[in-house]
Amino acid sequence: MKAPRIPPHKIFTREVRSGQKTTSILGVLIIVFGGAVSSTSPTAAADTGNPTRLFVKEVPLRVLGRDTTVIAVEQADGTQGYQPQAAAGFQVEVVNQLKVPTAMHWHGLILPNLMDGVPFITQEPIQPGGVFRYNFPFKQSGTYWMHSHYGLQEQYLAAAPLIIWTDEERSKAARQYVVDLTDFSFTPPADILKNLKKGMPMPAAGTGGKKAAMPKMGAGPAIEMKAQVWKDDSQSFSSAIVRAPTPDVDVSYDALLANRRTLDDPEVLSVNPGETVLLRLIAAASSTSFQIDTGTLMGEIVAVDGKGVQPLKGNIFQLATAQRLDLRFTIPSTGGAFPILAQGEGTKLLCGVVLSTPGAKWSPKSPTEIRAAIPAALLDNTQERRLRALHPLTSRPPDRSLPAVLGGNMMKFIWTINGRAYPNRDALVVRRGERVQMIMTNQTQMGHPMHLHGHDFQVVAIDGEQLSGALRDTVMVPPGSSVTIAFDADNPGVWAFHCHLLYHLASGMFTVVKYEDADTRYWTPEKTTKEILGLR
Ligand SMILES: [Cu+2]
Repeated sequence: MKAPRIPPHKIFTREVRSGQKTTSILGVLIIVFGGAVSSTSPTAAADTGNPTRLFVKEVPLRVLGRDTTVIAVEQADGTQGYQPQAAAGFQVEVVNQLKVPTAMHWHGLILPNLMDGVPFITQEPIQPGGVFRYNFPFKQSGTYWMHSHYGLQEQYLAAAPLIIWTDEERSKAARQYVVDLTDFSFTPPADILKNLKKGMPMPAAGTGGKKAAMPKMGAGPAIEMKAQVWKDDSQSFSSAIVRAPTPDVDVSYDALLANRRTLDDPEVLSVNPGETVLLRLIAAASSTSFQIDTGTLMGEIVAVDGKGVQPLKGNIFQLATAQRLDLRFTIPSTGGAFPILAQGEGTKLLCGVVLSTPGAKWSPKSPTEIRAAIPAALLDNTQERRLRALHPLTSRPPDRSLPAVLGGNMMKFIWTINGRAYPNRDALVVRRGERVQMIMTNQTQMGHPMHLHGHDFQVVAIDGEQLSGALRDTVMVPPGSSVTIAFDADNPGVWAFHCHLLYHLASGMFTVVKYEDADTRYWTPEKTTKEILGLR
């Protein structure tokens, strides 16, 4: 294992915290390289000494005619995120140009634990002006993403695509585009969280106007919503109008963005008649899950969370917060303009891109027309139940079964795993070499997109029904549902396991999966809470 070639003074562009701490933080960097990479990855990617620098910085953005400031994760030339060749390995320096600390997590990657970028679990936060070097070999390819795991920065769009290219990925379609979906609010995230903590605005039914400890959600009048259904005759997903109780969505956003643009000014992506096109959709939103409507253009799912599935056709798809969906299309030989829309679950909010052949006509909608006629239904198991992994886990009985009961107290806006809210030290413990199954049971009335760091897992049962489902890193557990996942405990460390709705994880629905022999030097959950509020 080679030592990093860049001398310390170039790695830390300015002193971090007070002078006496500088040495220890430099020590952290050396430990990261000497420990994590060499112990868990004897075949670490060669350090080229020429990493891609990713700058975490404030940038201006105009949303619905209003100027605002958000966070970007971009290269020196303005390229958002990172799209390396798999063979080159992960070679990145994160440069914190914010006025506050940050930490960048590589969502879905199987990597050495101390490269995972989670503050107070795998490293200290990167201080303003600080730089942190990441170097490891890739074990995957396809559609991944990166986002800040610090405070509530994700709500300021501190996220970007991470696409790992191989010949196989390139050959999936003649033309490929990344579509990064986010949610936007003019309200600062700390205020959003404070408002949620004040309690849900509506009184619970049958309590005489007082809020119940766990208000009955979804108890409003039944309304029409658009849902995804499976059609046996066409063997495809399509839409249907359903009547269901008014959905409760805890955060109301001002806009949804696709590649940082609203639907009145969408990105128009060039395609040619007859061509195959792959869209790599990333649900990079902090608290929104999406219903994807491809309109007259039939698509097929070829991968979820970067991992291949047996293709499934349709024109309506589900994409939970933090998941990815690779959709392949064949553009009709007659050409045309094809809006690909993403609607927030339980809302009328829309964003999207337009696939357009040369000369095709498409007129953008006005800012007042960019809402759907009816809300999108809440995500359910319709799609997940049908997904089949292209490369499932080897067949093996589990050595260990871990329960993960998802609970909450809506009035206090506290969300729990196995009855405990983070920060706590009740880790889910596993042993190296085990096949682990985790049974996630959702006792709340909101869906929770659950994410396990550092591992691919397979969905092996939904509501008690066994299946050889998709390999994923994030799975939606709908209200009242039970989803069982399986994974091989082959990557030692302390790994974050949490709901990916930003305000749920910040309010306790967060824990860790800890290997018995893990290096726990950075695992300091008690430090997390004071870092959550009032930061950007
Ligand atoms: Cu949640």
